[in-house]
Amino acid sequence: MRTDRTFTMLKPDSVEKGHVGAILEKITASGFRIVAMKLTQMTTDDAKTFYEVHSERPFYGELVEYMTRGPIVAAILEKDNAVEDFRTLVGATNPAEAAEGTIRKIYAASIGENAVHGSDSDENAAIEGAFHFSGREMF
Ligand code: DAT
Ligand code: MG
Repeated sequence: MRTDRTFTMLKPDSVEKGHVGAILEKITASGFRIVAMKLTQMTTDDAKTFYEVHSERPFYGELVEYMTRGPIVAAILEKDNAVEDFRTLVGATNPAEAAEGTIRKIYAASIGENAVHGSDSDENAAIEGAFHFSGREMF
């Protein structure tokens, strides 16, 4: 995968609350091109694997429960400096600390249910994108 790509998930709370259209509009208006996208639901095994890095954290069980409770929108996004610029657009993990105008500031309810995922490195963007999409689903 090219390095100017990142991976995102609009998490179950965003889908439940009907925020998918508004969040996608904000993403594309910020200059990201959608390279791959689908509505899908993670299994418990999927979520455990995806968030394995957090397996020793006290919130791991809740995180897996939350991420599997309903469908998500998974997508790969392309833009110069995609990983860093998307993290800026998403805002801080805790919406109470997120900057004005960021997706989490506007749409996230709490640190545990924070509306969107954004990859934290080019390496993880490639791993996470490949977790959800085959090569023929990327454009
Ligand atoms: P980010 O999603 O900003 O990259 P992270 O990788 O540190 O944040 O954590 C992954 C997810 O785990 C995060 O989006 C929500 C959940 N999480 C993180 N810290 C938490 C906490 N202190 N309490 C509850 N959930 C938390
Ligand atoms: Mg993270």
